[in-house]
Amino acid sequence: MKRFRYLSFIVILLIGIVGSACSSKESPTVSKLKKQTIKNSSAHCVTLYENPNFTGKTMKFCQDTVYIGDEMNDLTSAAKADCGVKKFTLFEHRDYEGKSITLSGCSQVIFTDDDPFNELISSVKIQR
Ligand SMILES: [Ca+2]
Repeated sequence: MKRFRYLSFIVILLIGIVGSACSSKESPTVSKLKKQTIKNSSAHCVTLYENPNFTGKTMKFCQDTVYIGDEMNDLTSAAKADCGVKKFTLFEHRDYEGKSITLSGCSQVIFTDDDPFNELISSVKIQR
């Protein structure tokens, strides 16, 4: 049942994206690019990884999260955003406080040992 609800949500999301893409007046080249993006944009989550090579503990976040939880707190060394994500912001403290870094969707980031954001993240905001 939970799975079905998740699937219907994705279908509704896709209908919204396709609908807005069709109503825009853009050159054929842009439309073509947009369609390719839509194809890969079924997911809209951000995954945080314990290790900079995308291994170790992983947790997936699909909406704004005021606190990522004790298990993942201050542990993140890499992150990947699905193509359904427009932008996402990682915050030093819970409740979206402290220093932050905003990255674009459909991308990944690695925090090396000397990076000020390494093993620091405590909350996440996701913009679709
Ligand atoms: Ca923190």
